[in-house]
Amino acid sequence: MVVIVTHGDVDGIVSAAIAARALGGGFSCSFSGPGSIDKTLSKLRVEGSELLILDIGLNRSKLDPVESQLRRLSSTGLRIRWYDHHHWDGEALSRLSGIVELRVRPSTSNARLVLEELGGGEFEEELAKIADDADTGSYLTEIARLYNAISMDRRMRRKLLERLVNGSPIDDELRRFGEVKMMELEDQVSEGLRRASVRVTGSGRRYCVIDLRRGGPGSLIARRAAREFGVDFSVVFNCRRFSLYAGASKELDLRRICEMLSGGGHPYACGGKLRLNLIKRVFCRISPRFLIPSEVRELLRLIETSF
Ligand SMILES: [Mn+2]
Repeated sequence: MVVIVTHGDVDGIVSAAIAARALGGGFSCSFSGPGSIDKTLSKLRVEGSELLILDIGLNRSKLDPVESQLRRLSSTGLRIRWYDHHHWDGEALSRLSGIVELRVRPSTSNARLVLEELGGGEFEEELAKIADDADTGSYLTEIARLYNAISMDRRMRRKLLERLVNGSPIDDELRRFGEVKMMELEDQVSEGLRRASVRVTGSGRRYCVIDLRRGGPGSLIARRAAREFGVDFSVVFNCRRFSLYAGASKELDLRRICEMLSGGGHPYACGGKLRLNLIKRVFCRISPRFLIPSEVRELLRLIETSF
């Protein structure tokens, strides 16, 4: 049996479906991300013969724990492959390449990289196109928007994966769920935009600050802010983490900022953790909107002096 650990977004789900179809037989799947991959691996009990890690970048701060978990898993004779399209630094690449089979290179979506590595037919090609549309943040197709809405629910995300592995792109239940969820998201995007403010960097770039302390779909709000305010990029934050999303031009390397704060991702979409202690985090959650924690103010200062 194959064990798949993948990202919980559209690209991650589609990557897992293409891989499961290419490898055949049974599989089990856990969803994870760059911030939790060490924990996910530590909880993994090896019952399969093969482990696939998909669409999860390895940030510097996770290198040590992830390396030791992978050594533990590979010592049992498990074959481990890690396919990812995010940017990795040289040390991470060289330290892991002796333990796992690494395929790390830039690609519009990780699903496309998996397709190139493991192969597939017309169905997989269609899936890779959906993943490209979603992972670049374009969302030009309705199906990518539906998958994105579905991916936000843990149970439905699993159902979608099962559907895809069985060779069908959607069913009535998933479509109905996705459509209702899309309407909810639409409301949250409007509400999120009301909590957004536009600021200017040192060199005159306009960017949007989006407060997600009361929740909301950060990437969708950022996309709408880019369209409605014409900003170069957006920063979204809650009391645990932040993300940066490029606007229409995508010419700035936002990842530089994320990497300075031990995060990672793509030049046009990346994120990282905000290090608030427990007390500050509680205050952060209950504070009125104008009270922004100092960690966020520092992030904004870093952005404004870097761009
Ligand atoms: Mn991806």
